[in-house]
Amino acid sequence: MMPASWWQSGVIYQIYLRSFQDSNGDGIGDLRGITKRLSYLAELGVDAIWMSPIYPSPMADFGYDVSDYCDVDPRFGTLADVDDLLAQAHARGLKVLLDFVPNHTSDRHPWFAESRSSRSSPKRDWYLWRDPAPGGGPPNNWISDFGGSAWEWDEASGQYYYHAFLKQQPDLNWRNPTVQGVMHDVMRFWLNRGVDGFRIDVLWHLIKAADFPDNPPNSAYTPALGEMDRLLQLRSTDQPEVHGIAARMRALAEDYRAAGQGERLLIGEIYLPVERLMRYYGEDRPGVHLPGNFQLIETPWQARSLAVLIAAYEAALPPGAWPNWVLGNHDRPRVATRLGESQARVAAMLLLTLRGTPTLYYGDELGLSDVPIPPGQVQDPRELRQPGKGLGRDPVRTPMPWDDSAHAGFSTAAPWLPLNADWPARNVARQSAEPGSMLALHRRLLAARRTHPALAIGDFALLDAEDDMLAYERRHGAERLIVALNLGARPQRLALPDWAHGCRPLLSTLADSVPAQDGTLLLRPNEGVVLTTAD
Ligand code: TEU
Ligand code: CA
Repeated sequence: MMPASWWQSGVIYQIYLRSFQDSNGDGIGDLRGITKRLSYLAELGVDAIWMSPIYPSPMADFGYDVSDYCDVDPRFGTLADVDDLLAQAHARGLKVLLDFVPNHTSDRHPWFAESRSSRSSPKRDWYLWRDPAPGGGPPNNWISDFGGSAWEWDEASGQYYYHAFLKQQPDLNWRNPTVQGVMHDVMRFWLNRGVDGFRIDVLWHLIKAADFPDNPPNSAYTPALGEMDRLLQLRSTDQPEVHGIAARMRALAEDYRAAGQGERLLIGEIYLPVERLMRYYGEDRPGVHLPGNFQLIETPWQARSLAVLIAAYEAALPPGAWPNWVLGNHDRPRVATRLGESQARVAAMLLLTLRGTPTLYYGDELGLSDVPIPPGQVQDPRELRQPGKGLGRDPVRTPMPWDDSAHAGFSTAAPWLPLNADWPARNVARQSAEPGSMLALHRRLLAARRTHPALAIGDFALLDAEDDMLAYERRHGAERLIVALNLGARPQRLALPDWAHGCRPLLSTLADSVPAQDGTLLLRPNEGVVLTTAD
């Protein structure tokens, strides 16, 4: 067997840059702030970080509206700060991934200004311009993910342009080879500086059906949902030609490996059902290394449904494809809010013991919950455009609580979003000193992955999924491990397979561990346990 690559055995930590650590007292997290906290990340035991966009931006969508792909927004720092972060992270053995936003630019990007200037602009075809429908109005029925028509009328040039997100985020035309070329240059710009890869924003959006047909209606739509859910995005996303685009990005990343400059990782942000997701691993040619798997976020927290999901995902993986798992991110409710504090511990054990690369969302290692944002303090355009539907993402983007000093050690000024109300007690300093804390549990789980390759790279087999019990086996070389998770508040009993009768507890989500007896493992309420055959 080939030795595992860093991105296979490792754990990725997602940083929402604005909220991790402020270094200059403006209440907004920045690059120097991350550099300052690298020792925290190294001690936590993660292997790589990916951070939300760092580029100059009008911040209509907090950096997902890029006005220059090859620079750093002054609010976040400078190119020199990136170099310093890379050097210091690498010195600690940590990899650094950037968020690459190829689907759309800011409407303030000079490319768009030029494209918009006239129908005969040499950059007109860099974006998606269309005439009105024959009877007038937008070219088709496509709806923006943030609500409203996805088409914006440009009076001066008499055409509409397409924006899958805000009108301040016009979509690039990825069918145009020149656009592909300049975006490849952007990737090389950062890879040459030493970044270890990219998380690629909305990869499945890059190519739209060539003739722009209407999207079909979604029969499951109810008014409680966001407006985007009126339609199924069958024509505006996930077109067959996107795989050629992904394959070229992968080939570009592979050039660095071939040149002896290390493996550069591509993670695709892709929200699709499993079968369609799998195609992003590549068909004739390799696609991205890791098509983001968000199924855990979207599946009911029940042993049966999780087992079905895990089995279906494992079974659908193409030969040689490496799995990955995510419990939360900057767009979705936090796991502690969705499952409650006790189950969040069990969920952490699941995330860090399934087969495949886990991505941990900053703050989840403290059990941080969603922070209700008073109407006057809402920042997220998604909430501002469709208020009160629970679509806002500010609650999951609040500042990291480091200690119980003013502003939780995040900043010397009032932070851009409020802190979690429980920050004086729920913070890194406090939890570092408590052996039973959520943070301590994460450190133990991450350490166990290093000392037990079966957890990081071992084979996987489901053992049991009944009632509130989910159990599976991990195996590597001579070691076999059992992970048993109680997803409920009543005790559960697991009959161990014969080979596991001599197993001893490696760790529990609770303070102490109880050994199995007579071939039976008794799990306490909300307890997860790892058993090992190794001495
Ligand atoms: O999000 C894409 C995505 O998940 C959207 O499809 C979704 O409708 C919305 O974010 C609510 O969950 C990526 C980024 O992660 C997000 O922060 C950006 O706002 C978006 O792309 C546009 O770049
Ligand atoms: Ca700052």
